[in-house]
Amino acid sequence: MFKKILIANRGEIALRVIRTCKEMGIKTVAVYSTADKDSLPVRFADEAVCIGPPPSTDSYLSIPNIIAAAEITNADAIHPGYGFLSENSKFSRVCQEHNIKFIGASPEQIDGMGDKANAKATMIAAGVPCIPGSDGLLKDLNDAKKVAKTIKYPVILKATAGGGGKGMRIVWKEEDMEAAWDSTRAEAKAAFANDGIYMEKFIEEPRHIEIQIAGDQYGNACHMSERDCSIQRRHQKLVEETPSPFMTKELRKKMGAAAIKATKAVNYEGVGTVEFLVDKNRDFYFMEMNTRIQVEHTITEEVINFDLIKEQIKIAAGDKISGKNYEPQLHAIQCRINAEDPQNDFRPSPGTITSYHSPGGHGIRIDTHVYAGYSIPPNYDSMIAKLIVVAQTREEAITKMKRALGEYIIEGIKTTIPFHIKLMEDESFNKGVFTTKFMETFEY
Ligand code: MV4
Repeated sequence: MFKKILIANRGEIALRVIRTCKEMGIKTVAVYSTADKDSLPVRFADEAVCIGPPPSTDSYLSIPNIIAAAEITNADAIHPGYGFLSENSKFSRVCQEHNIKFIGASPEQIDGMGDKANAKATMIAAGVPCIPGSDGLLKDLNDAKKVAKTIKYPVILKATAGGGGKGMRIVWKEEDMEAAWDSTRAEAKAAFANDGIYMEKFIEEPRHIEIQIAGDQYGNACHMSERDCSIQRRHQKLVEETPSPFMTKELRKKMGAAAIKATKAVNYEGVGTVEFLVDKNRDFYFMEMNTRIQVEHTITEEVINFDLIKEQIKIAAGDKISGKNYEPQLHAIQCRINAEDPQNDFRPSPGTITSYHSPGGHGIRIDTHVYAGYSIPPNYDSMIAKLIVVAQTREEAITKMKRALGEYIIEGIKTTIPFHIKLMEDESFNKGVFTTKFMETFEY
């Protein structure tokens, strides 16, 4: 087992990883930018190293600074958390070259899944259901028009280097194809320095349902059931839950089997997520594979009673997984508490938390790095806490979430708490009837 892990991240996930390391008897190194010098990860880690000024590019994204911090402190592994360098193949490779275990995917796996057309080809070859579309990249505008004719409008153009909603255009009719083609290519070239574009049939009003998976160095793989992440806005998830209210035993079996096929197809080592779109007929399609721990891993932990960070560390250290799958035994919901003003287009609301009181009681979990007097720097993601509830049923989980949100006091900044209270009272949400379009019409 590792003796010392450096956490190349900040905020709640850095703290989350430190907590598990402590329980496993592993020493920890926090790295921090000058904006985070008073943060809890810095306080709770065994050691802390400043890696630069507030802008991420000069600190949390600086590979030389982070590697130097690992070498100075003699860390034998690096946990990248989510975001930042967690899916950066260069970082994964540099860690390898410095004999530091990267607790995440190999450079080859990151590149293989990061190129979306390539990832899709791998999944088709493995027998994972994918959305009908172009066979790999489109050659030119004429090719785009030809493929669209065969799969029929509406279609979606996607940048192969995109993902998470960047570099996509829906095209409803042939007259709009030329403009969409030009703008998608230009955007992809500017954003990713890669103008490769592929096409898919556009699935209208899908659900976003993802399967948590794990694989080990010996070819074993398992799944840990689904998370429904359909409640999102501008590709930012707001609420996640498991099980999905749309799930059936049969669909879980089929999606779980597909996710395991995906895991085995790339010899995946570690924990990861296979994202699917699910249409109204419960047909499901591979969308992306994430080779990192995700923000919403918490709800899976609660319903299967399992520490996914511990699992991640154990797999990286060479442990075997049993290969048995996990089904939710309870119902968990997570509300992302962001320093944003829901009454003002979710505009970021950084600043100092003047008073803070967090809810408690049975079935409540809060993953956060904030406290009374803490100043939220304007440089980073606006998520400041994750409020997770777990209960016997969905109905009880919603009731508990309402109770917890009502007890949550955060003053001095705007937060998404009032939004979540309204959402928990919404009729469609309570019925479990929602798709990725939910937020376009929800009034809050
Ligand atoms: C789609 C789609 C409909 N049809 N692909 C958005 C993020 C990126 N991972 C892929 N995305 C989508 N791909 C086809 N063929 C709709 C979306 C999409 C979406 C997916 C999941 C969650 C929220 C979404 C919001 C808008 C669009």
